[in-house]
Amino acid sequence: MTTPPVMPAPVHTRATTGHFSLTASTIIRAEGTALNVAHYLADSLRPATGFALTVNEAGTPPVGAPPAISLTIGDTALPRPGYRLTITAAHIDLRADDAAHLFTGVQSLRQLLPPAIEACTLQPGPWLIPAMEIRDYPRFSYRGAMLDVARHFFSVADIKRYLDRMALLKLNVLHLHLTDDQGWRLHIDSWPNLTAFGATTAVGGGAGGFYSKADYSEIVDYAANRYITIVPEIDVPGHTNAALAAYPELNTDGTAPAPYTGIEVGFSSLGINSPVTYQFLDDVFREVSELTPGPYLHLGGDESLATSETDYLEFIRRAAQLAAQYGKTLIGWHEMGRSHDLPEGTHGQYWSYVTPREDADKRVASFIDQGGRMIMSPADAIYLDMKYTTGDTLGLEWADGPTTLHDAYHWDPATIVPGIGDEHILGVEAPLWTETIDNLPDLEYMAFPRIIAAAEIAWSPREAHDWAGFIQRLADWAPRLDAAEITYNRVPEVSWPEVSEES
Ligand code: TNX
Repeated sequence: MTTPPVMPAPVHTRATTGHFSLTASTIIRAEGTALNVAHYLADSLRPATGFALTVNEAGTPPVGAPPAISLTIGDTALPRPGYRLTITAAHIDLRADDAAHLFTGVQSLRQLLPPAIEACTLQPGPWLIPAMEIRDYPRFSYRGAMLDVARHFFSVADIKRYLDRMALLKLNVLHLHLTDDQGWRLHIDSWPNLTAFGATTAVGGGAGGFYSKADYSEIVDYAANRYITIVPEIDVPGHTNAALAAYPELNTDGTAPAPYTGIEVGFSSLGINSPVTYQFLDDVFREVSELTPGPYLHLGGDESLATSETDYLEFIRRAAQLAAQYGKTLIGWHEMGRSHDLPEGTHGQYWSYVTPREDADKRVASFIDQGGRMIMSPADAIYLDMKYTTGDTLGLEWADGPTTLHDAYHWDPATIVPGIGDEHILGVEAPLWTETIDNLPDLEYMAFPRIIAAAEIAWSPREAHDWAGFIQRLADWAPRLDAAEITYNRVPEVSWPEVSEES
């Protein structure tokens, strides 16, 4: 059979014969925590089909009962947690090791329906699903995307839409880069000027904006319903001009700098030797930790070029200790591996190149030595803010020039740093910095289709990576992307179908 249009590529697929036909009388059966996923499935099928599918507590269906989709949590006997999806003409059986993997199986099921299933208006159908068996599980447990909401602010509605896109691709972590020189985007009760003043700017002088605590919790809850963890980043000690502008006392000389709306990096630093800096950090880390149910807190630590080496090491030791008090596992950009005083198990996020430069490999070794693992985000392969091609108006090109879809697909997380293999790697993350991006269509255009390559690298086994198959599935996905109203770049590597007149 032709490869089913499932993204990321499943571990194992076997075609069988016939079709399951989804109709208004199809029943979804589930119990316990699988019920949440069942309701999500029913809700996600409703706009395009118009079916208000019944979700029933599991149990033996009576003789003559209508065809059912059953969702079960139980042992799948897979080599690691995942899902099994069996589709026959008579029924669909989806079984997973836990609710989060059941949710990923539901994404595969949705992707096997006709592309029109993604539309938010009623479509004609019929809703046939080809019979097959899929056994599938992720290569990495941390499959992330990052949004920089500091350079330009993105609304709660925008973030929700991005979360929906992520869910479709089985991505399960959204890292929010909440603070930078150009804006502080999360309200902190004990330091209100961070947002009252520090959130009123953006790159290019735009209006800025920030999340109230209620907004942030709304994002966390929306993500949790999609089995996505939010990782908040408070980037210190550099990338702090917005905080420094809001509170003079955080500056070494006690004088607040002007707000910053340019795109340079590496010029700001919190006062490293003043007690108020650590009071500030303690308050911020406490409030952010209280607001965040997920296990992680990201401390940034990148590009602190205005901080001396001695000061940087002293700062990271103290800041990490303060943050760790609130029970989170810390994450830092790979520069933080300069410190050998990290709390045990602090994870590093690698953003050097597919071939490491500037001692990035040594920084990685330092995180591993201190009991942590790595999140791989090589800038020349997975930075979604890089231009696709020279001459693009959106995006940057510092990471060795533009990043094509081919570049985004042709790398392996376990061959970047010698000796750092799958067992040392927590996962993969696709960051999207927003110096040049200030609206959702532009954001999606930069992400799609490269984020699909990132998702496949994070999920699919190395043996399943197949460029020819990937670009074919992408071409097959065009009507699906269109139906979902995802803005994407029709990159030259893919033989996209002709755009029809009415779309
Ligand atoms: C580097 S990578 C940065 C960001 C910029 C980005 C632009 C990293 C940890 N820091 O401050 O926004 O490049 O691509």
